[in-house]
Amino acid sequence: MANDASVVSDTLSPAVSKGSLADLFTPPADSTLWRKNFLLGAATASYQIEGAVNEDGRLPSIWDTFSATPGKVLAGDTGAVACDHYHRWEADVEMLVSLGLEGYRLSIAWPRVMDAAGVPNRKGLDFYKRLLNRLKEKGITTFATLYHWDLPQHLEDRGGWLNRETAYRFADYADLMSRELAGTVDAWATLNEPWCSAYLGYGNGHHAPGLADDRFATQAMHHLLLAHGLAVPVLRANDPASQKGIVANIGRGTPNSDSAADQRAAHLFEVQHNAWILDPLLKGSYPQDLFELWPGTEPLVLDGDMQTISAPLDFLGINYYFRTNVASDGAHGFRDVPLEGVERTQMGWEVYPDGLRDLLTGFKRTYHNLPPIYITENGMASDDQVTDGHVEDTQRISFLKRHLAAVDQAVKAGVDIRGYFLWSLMDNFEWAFGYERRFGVVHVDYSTQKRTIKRSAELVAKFLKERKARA
Ligand code: IFM
Repeated sequence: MANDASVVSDTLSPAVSKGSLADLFTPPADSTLWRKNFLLGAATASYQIEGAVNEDGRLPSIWDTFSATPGKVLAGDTGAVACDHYHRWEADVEMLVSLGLEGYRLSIAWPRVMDAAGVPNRKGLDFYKRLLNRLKEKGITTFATLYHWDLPQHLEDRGGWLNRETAYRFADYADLMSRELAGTVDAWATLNEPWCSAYLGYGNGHHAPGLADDRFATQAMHHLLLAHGLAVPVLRANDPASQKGIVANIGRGTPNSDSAADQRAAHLFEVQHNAWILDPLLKGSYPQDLFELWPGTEPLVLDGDMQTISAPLDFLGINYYFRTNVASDGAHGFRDVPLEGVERTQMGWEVYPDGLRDLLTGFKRTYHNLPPIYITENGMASDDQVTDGHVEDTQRISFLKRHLAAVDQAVKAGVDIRGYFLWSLMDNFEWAFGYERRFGVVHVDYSTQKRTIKRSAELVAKFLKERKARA
C-alpha cells in the first residue's frame, strides 16, 4: 500500500536553510557525532507501530487485552491500527532512508511469529524477513529487539513473567528467530526495558498485564533476566556474526537536599531504577539495598540462575529520558519532589541532559566489565501540529542537541558509546497514554496515516548529509 509520506528532498525547507534552526541542532566541530562510525539511527517497537493485530495468524498479546480494558489507556486507544506499519513498511523504510539514518532499531512481535505450541507462523516470519532484507539492501544497520512488551496472551494466561516457564519459552522463541533471521540482524537485543515490564506491568499495574504487587515485580524481573540469560547463548550459536545485548531504561535520581536521608533516598532511587537490572547483568547479584526498600521481596532464585543472567554481553542498550528529584519518605524509601521552574516535555518529564552523562560515567566507574554502549532510545514527546505542511518541533531540536552533547561528554570522559537511536522514528502508540503523546521525528496523522517529516528530522538529515560529504 502506498504511503503518503513527504520524504526529505535535496532542498531543505526555507526555515531550515536560513540557518537559525539548523544552528540549534548542528553539533560543534569537535563532537563525537561527526565521527563517521558513530551510528545514528531511529527506533520503534512492534505494538506501537504495526497495527494489523488480527492479520496473518497473529495471536493476541497482553497489550491487546490491556488496552481493550476500559480505563487502562487514555481515550480508550489501542494498538489495533497504530501507524499501520504492517502494510506501509516499504514506504516507511523509504522515509528512513531519505532521512539518511544509518541504523534502525525495531522489535519483533512474539505473538506474530509463533503459536502456543511453538509452531512457527510463516506469514508473520515473512513480514520480518521482508522488512529486514530490505533494510539490509538499503545499507541500514539493523538492531532487532525480541521482546518490547507484547507477551503472547496465552503465556500470560499461564502466569506470564511470574511463571518461570515463560523464560524457557522465550529461549525457544529466540532460537526460532535467530535461525530464521540470521544474517539480516546486526545486533540482537533480548529485552527492552525489563524494569518497565516488571515494575509497571507487575509492580504498580500501569502497564499490561496490570498487576500490582512489589513481590510480583521482583519475581517477574528475575524471570525476565533469566529469559535474557537463556537466550544469549542460543543467539550466539545460531547467529554468531551478530552482536548480542539487552536494553535497559535508566533513571537519574537527585537528592532534594544535602541531608543524609535525602542522599540515601536518591541512592535508593537509582538502585531501584538502575542497579536492579545492571547488577545482576554485570555483577551476577541483586543489589541488597533493593530489599531494604521493599522488605520481603527477594525473588526465588535457583542455583545457576545468576550465572546464566550474567553471561557476557557484546553491547548494552541504554534508554534515557529524564531525572527525578527525590527526598526521603521518612521510612526506608523515597518520594518524588517535583522541581518547579524547570523545562518539561509533553509527558511532564524534566529535560535533564546532564543526567545521561552522569549516569554513563557513573556506570563506567561502578561496572568494570561495562560493555560497549548504544543509546538505544532518547527523545521527547511534544504536542506537535502540522501547519502549512510543516511541524516546527523546536523544543525537540534543542532537546536532541543537548542530549547528544551529553553523550559526547561521556565519550570524552572515556565511556565507550558507539551510537544513538532517536525515539522515535514516528509518532506512535505511547502505551497507557495512547496516541496523545507524540515522540516521533515524523508526524503521523492517524486519520489518514499521512507522515510529515518534522523539522527535527530535517535537521538530523541535514547533519548526516554534511557528515557523509566530509567523510
Ligand atoms: O515509547 C516508549 C518505548 O516503548 C520504551 N521506552 C520509552 C518510550 C517513551 O515512553
